[in-house]
Amino acid sequence: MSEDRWSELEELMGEGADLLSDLKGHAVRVYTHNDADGLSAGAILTFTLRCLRIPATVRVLDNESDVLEHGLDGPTILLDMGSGILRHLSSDHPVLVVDHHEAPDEAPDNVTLVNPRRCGFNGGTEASASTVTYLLCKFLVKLERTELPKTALVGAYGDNQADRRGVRGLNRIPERDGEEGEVLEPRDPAYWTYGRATMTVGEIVETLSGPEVRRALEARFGELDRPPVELPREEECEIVEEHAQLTDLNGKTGYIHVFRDERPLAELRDPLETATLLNACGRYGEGWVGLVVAMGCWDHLDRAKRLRRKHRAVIREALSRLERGQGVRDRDGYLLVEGDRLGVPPTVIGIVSQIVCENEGKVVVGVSRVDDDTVKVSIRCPEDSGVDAGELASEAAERVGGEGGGHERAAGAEIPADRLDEFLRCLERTL
Ligand SMILES: [Mn+2]
Repeated sequence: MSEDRWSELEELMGEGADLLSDLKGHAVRVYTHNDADGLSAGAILTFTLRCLRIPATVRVLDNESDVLEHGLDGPTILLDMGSGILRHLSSDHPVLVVDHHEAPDEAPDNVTLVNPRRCGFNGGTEASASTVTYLLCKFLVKLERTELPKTALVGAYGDNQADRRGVRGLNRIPERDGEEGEVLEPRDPAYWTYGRATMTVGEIVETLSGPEVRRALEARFGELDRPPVELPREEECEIVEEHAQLTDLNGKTGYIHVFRDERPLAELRDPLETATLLNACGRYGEGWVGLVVAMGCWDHLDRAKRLRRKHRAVIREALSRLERGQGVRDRDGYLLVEGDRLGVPPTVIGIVSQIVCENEGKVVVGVSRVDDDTVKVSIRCPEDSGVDAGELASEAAERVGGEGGGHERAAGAEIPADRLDEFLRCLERTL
């Protein structure tokens, strides 16, 4: 690992911190993205601004292009977005962009871009926006044993930056702080699967290996009627090791985190399920609920749970239609997933595309109508596909007068509805 990029990063954080210090006494506006990463970043920044006594209005947006509609008529901070629209951010007011997406253009003079890609870190795998915001916060506020490392990791999990080997790069910093502060516990080997808070170990075992293996393990450990997050670490590791003796668990175990303290909902002890809860709020227009939950305030938890139930119902319905062959077409080099035929809103098409991509191991292009004039496109690529989704989205979108961008394996675009075919042909030429 090169030393240079660390000192460059420190310099970059210094620039961001200087700007924030200059804003003391001014009211700022914060725009953040509606997903778990954006909401976590928003929660961390709100905490920081409060420490600095900077009054702020936070607004949760579906897309970075929405920033331009709201205007920049005062000091503004953009989180988990902004890198793709830098050239549109010139204004008389200072703008701070804290992001990890690809930044194709130079930043105008009034814009300070805190994006670890500028120092050679991989924003798609090594640093979520929540982590970048966490580092900035750490630069400004003396942190001791706060909840913030958990919030930072939720963003990383939400953006698929945690896998069976744990987190990488800059995401290791909140991880390490959280371990030192004893607010989170790493587990290895653990069940690496969704549902660590909402399924019992018995159910997980049965899903992975069938009822016989479950019976065998229960004969040894007693009834496996608690979710993994509620077991002591040693107990889960022991069960997983025994399980692995009985059958091949390849791919379903690994390194995962459990949040340690008492929380009012089991899901909030698991980073993946917390991310889902936050995502559900953001995807159905109630990002503020997710922001408040990410800040560790439980007053609106019931509302968040309602939104998560709705989210599950939408996904379940979409998957069942897909299973019946509806709303998906095999195109040249990719699968086209049609959100409108699946009842999937534009804010959820990325999630459904991700699921199809994982299940089918193919490049997936999901589309869903935003309004009469605009279509949202989500591109998801399987590991080692050799396709750069971010590049693909931004190039094809530009060709048809839209805006797009993102990471290597996940990207999105908004394009004029009447030029969708042209956009798809453009993708096909590259794939
Ligand atoms: Mn993000």
